[in-house]
Formats: sequence, structure tokens, C-alpha cells
Amino acid sequence: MLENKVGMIFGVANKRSIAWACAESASSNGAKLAFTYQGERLKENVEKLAGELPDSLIVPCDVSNQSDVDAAFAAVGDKYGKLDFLVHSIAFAPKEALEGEFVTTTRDAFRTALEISAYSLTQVALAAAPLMKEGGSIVTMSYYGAEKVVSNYNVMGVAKAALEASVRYLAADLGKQNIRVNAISAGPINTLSARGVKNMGSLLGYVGEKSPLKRNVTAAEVGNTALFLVSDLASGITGETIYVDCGYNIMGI
Ligand code: 1JT
Repeated sequence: MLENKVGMIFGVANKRSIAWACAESASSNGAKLAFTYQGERLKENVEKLAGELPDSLIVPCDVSNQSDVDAAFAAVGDKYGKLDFLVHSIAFAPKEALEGEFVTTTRDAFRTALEISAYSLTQVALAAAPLMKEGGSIVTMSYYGAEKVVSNYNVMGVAKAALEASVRYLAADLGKQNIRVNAISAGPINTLSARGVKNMGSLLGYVGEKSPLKRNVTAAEVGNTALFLVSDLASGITGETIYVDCGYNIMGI
């Protein structure tokens, strides 16, 4: 499905990462992939995972550093000469911000969460567009806390709301270049990021009971939806947030 396509994957930390599930789906459907990693700490993990894929590229990229972003896209341009799709699976907020009440969010935590989790999408979309000469597809990851209050999600909910709005504005701007921009609103998944969150186990249990499918979503299911969105099968879809949450979001009482 993605033969002759080149993709760029942001946000692999380890084999449980949603970004890695997206990479596996894309790679097994014929895509060539470039990976970015954030910090030396994650370099070895990403090299071990991505090194096994044919014709892959691995570049460091901390999105809070514009020169890292510029260098990463320059490396992709040098190696492949083009880009067809991009998966943005990056978020960060200080640990204290994901506990207690939202009302106590500091200026610094707010700025960091919004910069890393929301602004970075616009930053990479701007850098990706010149390489997407035949059009392209950009996919990012959101969560239900963007639209309804989820205890402890706090400033990340505000950042995801900004991210989903950014998806719509970017889709409107980049549509004329045939670049589509969409978000996946994934149900909770036990990744490295989620692991650091208090009461993640009980959240997974609650969602698993309440969702129509009576279980939690898997990273592989999110990866397969990302595969659909970056493929030509989704050529008419842009600016959307698609739920991959076992139906949790449709439930009332
Ligand atoms: C981040 C973290 C972004 C955890 C995230 C996230 N998006 C979803 N999750 C999982 C999650 C977290 C909370 C939650 C429900 C799901 C941690 C590092 C920063 C970025 O609230 C009940 C807090």
C-alpha cells in the first residue's frame, strides 16, 4: 500500500511506543522510513528497532531546538529527495502538571506542554511541506482529554485541544499543496509516557469496561489507522480527528 513512499516518524522511545506501531504498519506495507529520536538516552533504542528496517534513516531531533528540526529534514531530503508522509507522536508536560488540579498549572509547565505537544506539529509541517512535492499526509496523536475533562490530564488536555485545532488550520493551509493533516484520538495505552502517570492501571480498567468493545485499544490498532490515513485510501480525508478508542467516546451514561 505504501510502495515507493517515504515517511518520517517522530516519537519512538521504545517498542511499545505508538510511533513504533505506526512504523511497523507502514514498513510492512512497503514504506521507507526515517526516524527521529529525542536525546542520547533514546538513541540506542531507536537504532535497535529501526536498524532492522531496509533503507531506514535515524536522526536526532529535539523539537525545542529549531536547528535540530532543520537538520533532520535536510537529512531526509539528502537521502530520499522527497517525503510522502509524517507521523507526529510527541508530547511532554512536567510530571507535576499531570497530578492534582489544573488550576495550579504553572506558566512554565503550560509553555512547555503547549510548545512540545502542540506547536511542534506546526513546526514540522512547515519543514515537511517543501519535501512533499507530490502532496503528502501528516498524522498526529490526540486524546479525549482535549474535549472533555479527564482528571489529572490537566494541561495536556489544553495542549491536545490546541493540537486538534492546529490540525484544522494546517489542513486548510496545506490543502492546496495536496497535503492532508489529521489526528488520531487514541484510547489510553500503556506506553512509556503513560507509565509515569499515577492511576494509569485504574484508568485502563475503567475504559476497558465502559467502551463498547469492552477492552482497551492496542498500539497496533492505532498504527493501522495511521497506515490508512497516510495511504491513498484516505485521499479525501483532511482536518479530522478520528477516534481509535474501542468506541469509548460515544458513550453517555
Ligand atoms: C503525555 C503523558 C501525554 C501521558 C499521556 C499523554 N497523552 C496520553 N497520555 C496517557 C494519559 C495520561 C493521563 C491521563 C490519561 C492518559 C505523560 C508525559 C507527558 C505527555 O489522565 C487520566 C494523565
